[in-house]
Amino acid sequence: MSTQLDPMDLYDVRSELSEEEVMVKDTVGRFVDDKVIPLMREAFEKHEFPRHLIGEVAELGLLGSSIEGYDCAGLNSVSYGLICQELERGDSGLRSFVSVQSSLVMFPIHAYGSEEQKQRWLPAMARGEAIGCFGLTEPQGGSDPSNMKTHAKRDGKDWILNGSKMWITNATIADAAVVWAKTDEGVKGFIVEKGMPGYDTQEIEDKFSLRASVTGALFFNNVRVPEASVLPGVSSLKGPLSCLTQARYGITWGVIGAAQACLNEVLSYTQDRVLFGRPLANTQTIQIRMANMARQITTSQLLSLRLGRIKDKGELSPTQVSLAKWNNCRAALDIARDARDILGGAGISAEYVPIRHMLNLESVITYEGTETIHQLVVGKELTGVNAF
Ligand code: TGC
Ligand code: FAD
Repeated sequence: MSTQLDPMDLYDVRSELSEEEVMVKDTVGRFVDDKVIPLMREAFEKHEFPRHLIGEVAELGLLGSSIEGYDCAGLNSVSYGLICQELERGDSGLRSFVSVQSSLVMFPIHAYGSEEQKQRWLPAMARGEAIGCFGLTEPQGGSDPSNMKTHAKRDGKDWILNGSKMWITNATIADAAVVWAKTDEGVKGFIVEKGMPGYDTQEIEDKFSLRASVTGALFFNNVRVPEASVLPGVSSLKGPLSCLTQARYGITWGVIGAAQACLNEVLSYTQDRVLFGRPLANTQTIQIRMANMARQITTSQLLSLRLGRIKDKGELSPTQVSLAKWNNCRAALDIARDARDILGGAGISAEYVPIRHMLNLESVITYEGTETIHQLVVGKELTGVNAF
């Protein structure tokens, strides 16, 4: 039986996209096929972020793509999602870089920053000339940021910042860190710049996941931050949590790309792998497992597209993002693990993509709120009871 349907898009989500969205998807897709996929295996093996890609990522308008003005592309939310999906089809590490720069650094500067802060940072960040990181998580427990220990006190016209942050993407390569700290006036965001006395960073070595991404710790020892570097527009936990909503939304799309890469690999492998006198693809259980992957990908695509349309109408609820982050990350991780198994022994080789995606997705299901956190957010919405 032959099929007219695209195995990566069984419900033809593509036909629901505008011309501009299709163009964004195809342009980023070509970049990923030509420039990203060929080098990701080596980057992952060497535990190196492919920094030389930043220029082209910036030229394509992928940094801060949802922001209007300040040299940013001003694309809609669905386009941002498609960018994440295509990048993560290459590797979660590159998508992480774009998520952090766009949703966790440029978004809060744009949403809560002064005009001077926006002029100083947003165009440079859109061009990839300045790199940012986002410091919320601390060593004593990332799931509960309300328990943060990092704090700042006013000292004349400045603030004195003390504490540390852990598991921070881009930590050691960032020119500016948006750091969230407790103050007598609520939780505030501080733009801490590389080279400020008392500010230090350290890379976390030997990760088995997201090896093509930089992860590290930030340390603040009496760092003097001028008032002009404090985000004036927010003084509560809502500030950092609203950034997470942006990034989590992008992740719901991103992991679809990783899952598609895994399904694509097993569709091809099982055609060629002949066991017991027939291609593996001709056996019932293998077909059922691949059909299950397609079912999960299709469900994820429809959730994310609907989410994007709601977001573009300005009606998005964080609970809706939690549901999709939970569903889509779980689906992608299950698909990657099953794809790894379908490849047999070859599944543990870096020659095939599933194990790299599988290892990356172990981080993606944990960061930006663990699966449990998102389940409890949905539970709270249903019952009205906070069970954290
Ligand atoms: P709670 O009392 O529920 O909320 C405090 C205030 O914030 C509001 N709010 C949100 N606003 C926007 N988006 C959201 N997702 C929001 N969640 C809550 C809320 O309405 C309230 O506002 P107001 O006006 O009433 O004050 O806060 P809580 O302390 O009970 O915490 C709730 C909980 C557990 C859901 C939250 O702490 C949480 O999400 N924890 C998980 C932390 C997390 O996800 N950290 C991620 C760190 S960054 C990261 O991982 C980057 S990886 C990037 C990459 O490499 O791609
Ligand atoms: P914990 O909060 O200690 O959780 C441990 C376990 O307890 C989890 O399984 C969790 O689900 C469970 N748990 C928590 N609360 C409950 C409960 N009430 N009931 C039942 N179970 C519960 N953070 C940043 O700020 N910026 C970044 O750029 C960033 N990048 C990251 C990059 C990578 C590669 C990784 C791995 C993490 C990154 N993080 C970043 C941190 C990430 O957000 C945290 O790891 C995550 O929020 C979980 O926090 P934790 O690791 O401290 O785990």
